[in-house]
Amino acid sequence: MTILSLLFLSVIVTKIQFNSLPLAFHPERIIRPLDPTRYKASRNSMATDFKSIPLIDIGPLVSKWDDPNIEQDEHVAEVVRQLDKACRQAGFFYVKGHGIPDSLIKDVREITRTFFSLPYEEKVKIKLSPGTGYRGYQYVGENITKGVPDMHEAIDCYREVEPGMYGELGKTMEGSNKWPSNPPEFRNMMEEYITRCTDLSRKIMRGLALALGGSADEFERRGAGDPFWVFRIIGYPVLPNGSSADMLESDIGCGAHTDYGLLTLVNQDDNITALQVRNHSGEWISAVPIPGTFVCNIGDMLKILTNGIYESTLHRVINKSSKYRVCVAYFYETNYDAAVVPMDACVNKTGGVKKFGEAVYGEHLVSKVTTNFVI
Ligand SMILES: *[C@@H]1O[C@H](CO)[C@@H](O)[C@H](O)[C@H]1NC(C)=O
Ligand SMILES: *[C@@H]1O[C@H](CO)[C@@H](O)[C@H](O)[C@H]1NC(C)=O
Ligand SMILES: *[C@@H]1O[C@H](CO)[C@@H](O)[C@H](O)[C@H]1NC(C)=O
Ligand SMILES: *[C@@H]1O[C@H](CO)[C@@H](O)[C@H](O)[C@H]1NC(C)=O
Ligand SMILES: *[C@@H]1O[C@H](CO)[C@@H](O)[C@H](O)[C@H]1NC(C)=O
Ligand SMILES: CC(=O)N[C@H]1CO[C@H](CO)[C@@H](O)[C@@H]1O
Repeated sequence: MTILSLLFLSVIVTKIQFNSLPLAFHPERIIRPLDPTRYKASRNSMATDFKSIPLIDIGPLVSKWDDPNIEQDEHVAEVVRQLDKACRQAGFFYVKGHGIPDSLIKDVREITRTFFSLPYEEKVKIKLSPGTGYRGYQYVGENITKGVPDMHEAIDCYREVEPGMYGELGKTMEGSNKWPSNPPEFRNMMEEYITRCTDLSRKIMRGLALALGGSADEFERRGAGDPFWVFRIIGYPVLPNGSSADMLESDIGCGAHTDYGLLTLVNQDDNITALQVRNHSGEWISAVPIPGTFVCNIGDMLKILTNGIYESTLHRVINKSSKYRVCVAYFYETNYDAAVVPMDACVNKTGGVKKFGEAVYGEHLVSKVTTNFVI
């Protein structure tokens, strides 16, 4: 989840809701600039009918994820059924039985807290810059989402893009991550964690592929076999007394948005509730932290692939705490250069009409990254 933080996500996120216009289908694979305003979360979608966010034990899927007979396993089938229901109804779910050690999940948050508690001069040594593909640290309230400072500090990381890797499409994002030398084990721990999140996301996506009636590796064969990822390490400071709730709701932390990619894994502070998810009635359901779990949510690319069968649910982060809050969000994306279109099987299940046009992931990412930050 977005943790709220996720909000964070400002980077990947599209704050604009989609409009439900059926979009013209283009038979040729033309790459058109992605205009996020073309999409919008339809209010009468099938998803987002829920009162609470389900908790799913994905243990069987995690242990059988690459078994060629996975489709015959009844325990996996039960996980798949629960994932499908959660994605249709809420677009959000917690997972346990995911195989990532609790100690690593906690250590990642603790080291994040340690880094953000360092003096500004220390943190700014890895300052975010265009020269490294917008990777690095930026301070609270400095530079901006849509002209409004977000009240958080963060380290933004992206999968490394080598020069020339995606031609013009990849130029803006070329570069390697900037890691602090203090705390010394920061880089190793985060890289290990990212690898594990990538593996876990692939496993969950296999479950979702089965849920949609495809083969387990359906997504890997359709534009997500070489997935891009975004990783945001976020800290939310305690706000000064006198910040109004109105202000919080609209601007701070993260205003309501959907995530842009396929699947988000949120590692949120255990004792602070700040992430909220909107249901079909328009009520905000809190994603109360459950220790040892990840909050997962699906993003716009998966919504497009499933032709709207799965919803990318609106969520926001609000501050309710008097303590510094950290959130570490991992975003599993399609291939950087994937041109994403609805899958035929899903189009068939939804009446045969494509609801979305083609979206090129890398184009959208670049547009977010270059407009969200003033450097
Ligand atoms: C949304 O959440 C509220 C509060 O829990 C609940 O009363 C309502 O029934 C939910 N609406 C839907 C459509 O799930
Ligand atoms: C907010 O006000 C309380 C009570 O006046 C005070 O104890 C606290 O330190 C203040 N917090 C901040 C961040 O200013
Ligand atoms: C925070 O959560 C942990 C469980 O993750 C619990 O053991 C601890 O008592 C909580 N601390 C506070 C101050 O609530
Ligand atoms: C946000 O956190 C601050 C500091 O703990 C608190 O004073 C304020 O009431 C909180 N605001 C909301 C809307 O929860
Ligand atoms: C879905 O596919 C089946 C089998 O190919 C076909 O009979 C049916 O008409 C299709 N439905 C739609 C809505 O396209
Ligand atoms: C760290 C950083 O890039 N800060 C910049 C944020 O934006 C303001 C206004 O454009 C600049 O003055 C800061 O240097």
